[in-house]
Amino acid sequence: MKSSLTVSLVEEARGGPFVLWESLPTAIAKTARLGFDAIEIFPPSPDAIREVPLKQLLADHGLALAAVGTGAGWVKHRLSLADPDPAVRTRAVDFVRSIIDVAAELGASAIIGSMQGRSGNGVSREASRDHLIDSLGRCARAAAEQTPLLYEPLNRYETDQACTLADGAALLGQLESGLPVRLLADLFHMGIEETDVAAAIRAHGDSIGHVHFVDSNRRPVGCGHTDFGPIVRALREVGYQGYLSAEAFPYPDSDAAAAQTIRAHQYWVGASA
Ligand code: LER
Ligand code: MN
Repeated sequence: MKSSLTVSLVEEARGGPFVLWESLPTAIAKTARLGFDAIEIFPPSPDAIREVPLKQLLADHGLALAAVGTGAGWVKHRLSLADPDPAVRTRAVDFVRSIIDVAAELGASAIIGSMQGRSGNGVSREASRDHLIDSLGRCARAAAEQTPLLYEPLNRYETDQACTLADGAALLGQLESGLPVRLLADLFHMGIEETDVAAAIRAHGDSIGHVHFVDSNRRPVGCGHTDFGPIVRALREVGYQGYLSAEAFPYPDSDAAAAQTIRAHQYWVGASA
């Protein structure tokens, strides 16, 4: 299992659960210096990634791109894949597709988390679910020739589309078969919603494509009360070989959170695992 650190380039997301908040060149140099395998980027738009020589920067520092988030589509542009207005949904799909393309150029997947939307404002749960499934299909077809899409169940305060891995797997089961969408297991959301985090990982291990590595209080691993022993054992049991990507608050600050995360990764996974 490989190590990864998140960096946010979205000013509107300040206060959110991202470890680094600096320019991409600085974040990449810092992440590499600490010994991480990869970086996960939360950009305001694909242009924010294209305007730096990302491929070269990553190569220079021996770092991979773990994934690219699409949440700015919601946080910054108020776009949702479940919006009742078909024109807004199309703009949301276009935004996700633009992130899929820029991520795929570096072999990485795009993440659909906050963009999945939720019911409310006169939209029923069933309608918002139907809109999301239709939009996800359109995004996944764009990803089909490139890299799998990552769909992230979120806790109940952020969505009512899918809050557990089982809900997420059921939702993806409604897509046309063969589309490349995998589940993102965020250990913070799972700590709120799952009955047993390790059991959920064992039950859906085949579908997990990415992990957000974070403690119970969304602080870096080791700063909360999650018991990582059973979780790491379950990930090993299901043969998970992807990223444990730290999507956590910069607690007590970015540098300390990054250092704590790489120590925790080495403790739980081992430097060479
Ligand atoms: C949101 O809570 C989250 O976990 C992000 O990964 C979604 O974009
Ligand atoms: Mn997450």
